[in-house]
Amino acid sequence: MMKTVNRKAGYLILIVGLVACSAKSVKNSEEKDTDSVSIEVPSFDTDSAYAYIERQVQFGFRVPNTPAHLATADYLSSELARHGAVVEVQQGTVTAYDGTELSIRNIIGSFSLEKKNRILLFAHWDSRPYADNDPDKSKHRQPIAGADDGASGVGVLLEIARQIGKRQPDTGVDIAFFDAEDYGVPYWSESSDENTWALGTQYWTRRPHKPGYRARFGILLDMVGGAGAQFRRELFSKYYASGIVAQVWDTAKRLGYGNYFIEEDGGYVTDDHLYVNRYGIPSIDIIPCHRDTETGFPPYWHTVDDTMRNIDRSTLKAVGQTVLTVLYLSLIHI
Ligand code: AHN
Ligand code: ZN
Repeated sequence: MMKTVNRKAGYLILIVGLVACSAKSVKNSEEKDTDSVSIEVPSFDTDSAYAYIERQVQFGFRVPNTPAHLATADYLSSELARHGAVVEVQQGTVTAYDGTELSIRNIIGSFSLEKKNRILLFAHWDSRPYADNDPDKSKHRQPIAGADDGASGVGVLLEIARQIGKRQPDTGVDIAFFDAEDYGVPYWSESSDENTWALGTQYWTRRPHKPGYRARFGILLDMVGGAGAQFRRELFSKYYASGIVAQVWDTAKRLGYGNYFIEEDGGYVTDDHLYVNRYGIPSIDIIPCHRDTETGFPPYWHTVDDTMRNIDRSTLKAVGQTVLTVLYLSLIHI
């Protein structure tokens, strides 16, 4: 089998050797038993993704029940629609760890709705109301900008939506921006319930935007923009969707991003994908797992320093190009 990766005219061209088992006439002895097919994978534009992250941060803190949160929801849904997605905004109410009723919006943009074969890409779009991991305790009740924690995943997915808008892959794609992931219980509360995280996704799994919604698999992007990010294989992802983990890490390695996607196990992370897995769609989480921080997350995680200063185009490229490649080659088994 021949596999080559070339750069040409802004596209990544993957030439894939396919076993010739199609309805072709019997080959003569000079023909090889493989044919080459070239599949074009769009080139992920990091400036576009970066600008999408910056735009979100400019709205202010995307904390539920605030005007900035609502304005951001409108922006995200209009941007998906502008790229040709059919957009559903699911409005609901969930109860936070402290009893606060949160008005939430899950935003789902669908491409090629007629296709049964679908892939779900998702990220949370809210930002955390508390910088409760900040080294300065006086800041613990301040909200975070969430450039990486929130905006980065959405920014990468908006750039992917823009690429799909220009040319569709063979599969149908649903891009879901889930709300209220990051309103989970802070350390000063008596409760320590893990189910206080990912409230928007939990809401969606109880009432999916389409009854009986199905996808072949899902990919969650969480904190995918930090300089020097290291993605290790998250363990719920391995438990529920080890084949998808392998496919994504292999693809990254082939594209030359093995320094970001490290072939080592991380830890278990309670995140949106856990609930999507329990719903029945095998899903993975691309999330940093660092060896040199106490939390395993980047040092600015849940601090007031989660700002644009940490966002690095090279990390965005590694993640965005890897996911685009998985998407555009997804019906080809290589
Ligand atoms: C917990 O800390 C339980 N989960 C982390 C999920 C998360 C928070 N992702 C981003 N912010
Ligand atoms: Zn967070």
